[in-house]
Amino acid sequence: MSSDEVPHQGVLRPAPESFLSGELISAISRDGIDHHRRGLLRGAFGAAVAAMAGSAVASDPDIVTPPEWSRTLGKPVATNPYGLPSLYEQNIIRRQSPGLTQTDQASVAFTPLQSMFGMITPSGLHFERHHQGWVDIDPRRHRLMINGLVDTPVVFTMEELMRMPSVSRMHFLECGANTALEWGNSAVPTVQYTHGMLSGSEWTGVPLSLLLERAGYDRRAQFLLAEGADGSSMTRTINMENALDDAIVAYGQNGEMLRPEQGYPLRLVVPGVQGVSWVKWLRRLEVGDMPYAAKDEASHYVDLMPDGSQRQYTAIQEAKSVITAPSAGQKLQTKGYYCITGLAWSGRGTVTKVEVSVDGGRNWREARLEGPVLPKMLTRFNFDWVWQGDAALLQSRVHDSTGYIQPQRAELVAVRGTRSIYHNNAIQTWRIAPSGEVDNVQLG
Ligand SMILES: Nc1nc2c(c(=O)[nH]1)N[C@H]1C(S)=C(S)[C@@H](COP(=O)(O)O)O[C@H]1N2
Ligand SMILES: [Mo]
Repeated sequence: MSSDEVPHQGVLRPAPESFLSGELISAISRDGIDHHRRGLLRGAFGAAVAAMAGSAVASDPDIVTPPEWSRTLGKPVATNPYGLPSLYEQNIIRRQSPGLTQTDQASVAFTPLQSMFGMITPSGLHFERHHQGWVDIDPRRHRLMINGLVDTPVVFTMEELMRMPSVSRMHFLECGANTALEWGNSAVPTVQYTHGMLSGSEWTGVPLSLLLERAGYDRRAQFLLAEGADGSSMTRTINMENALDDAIVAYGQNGEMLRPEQGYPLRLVVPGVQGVSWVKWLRRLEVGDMPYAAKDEASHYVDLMPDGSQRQYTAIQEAKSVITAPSAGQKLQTKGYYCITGLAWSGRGTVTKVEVSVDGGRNWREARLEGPVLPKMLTRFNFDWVWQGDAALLQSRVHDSTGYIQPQRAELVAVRGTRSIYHNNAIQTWRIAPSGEVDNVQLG
């Protein structure tokens, strides 16, 4: 990573009441790549840690004398008619992995999971994955056609779609290739790049089932073809089961219209299914009676198995979890209390339990799940931990409502080999060195 990527902000994670007594309160940089070594730990962050440890409050200049922002007139309202993050959060951005793709159009930019709280991904930090660049489509010229095995082929304008009954639901979106590089080695330096093709949003739109009813779909039809309006000819086969269950033809994302990068003005939301089937800039749905074997499901998005065969149409994102802090590239600044935090999700239902191990999977203890725990959505988990300064191996393991338990990497590789690219949901390991440095390792 280049030096302009070095984050400069840290945040103090206060300990819960029960941990305050007797424990030294510590801090972790939530995006930081070793603040000490790079000499970037300073100012309010450093002072806050010192203050909580009970020393030198009076010597903090911002406490002795009120700072300039307390003595001056603030900026007028609507200086930014569309609000922007603080100047001090400028390093929390989506990032491309240098050298991963040959062009910036057929590429990916990852979400900074190490800096996220809760379960919603801010729309401006939603990962981007395009096969031929993104487009900003004039909604007045956009149409959605439904044809194929239907009574009446229909064409909808955006205005017509937005007048129909709508639903808003929270769901995760994960690219099937998320964590793909972990099939090989553990060279990926941060959780942003290992797991950052993942987001959680509230999606608003028309239930797909309603549109299919309106077109009068043939009850014997088993499949749908979804087609995007960008230049990538993105077409994907969708099972009628998913289509009629909880799929949404969405125009809304986190309370506003979709962002262009996310498919404005219309995209398909197929909860639990891999990202590639969430066709962006959606312009056509064809009802059919067999899978379409489109280019992005015949030659790409197939899983190469150890015996040389290919698994096709592996749609569902199996249960998976990852610790987002502390995570690789960060550094524990001092011994003491840490809140280990992360995300868990399952494409088959809800998260029922998350366990955390600090010794590489030998012992497991249950983490706290933050509510609401929703089907096919990210669930935030937290785990209290006091770091004594020893080497540690951090892992998380999710259980879902089908009884499935997230596998260790060796268990997954025993079945799948290492050439799959897609659908790697193995347990992730972060190693903590006695120096406090955290890095990405694979066990066994
Ligand atoms: N039309 C179209 N839809 C598309 C794509 C695309 O390139 N074109 N990329 C797909 C892939 S591979 C993924 S993972 C998701 C990514 O959605 P996002 O860019 O909103 O994160 O969109 C999917 N839908
Ligand atoms: Mo994807």
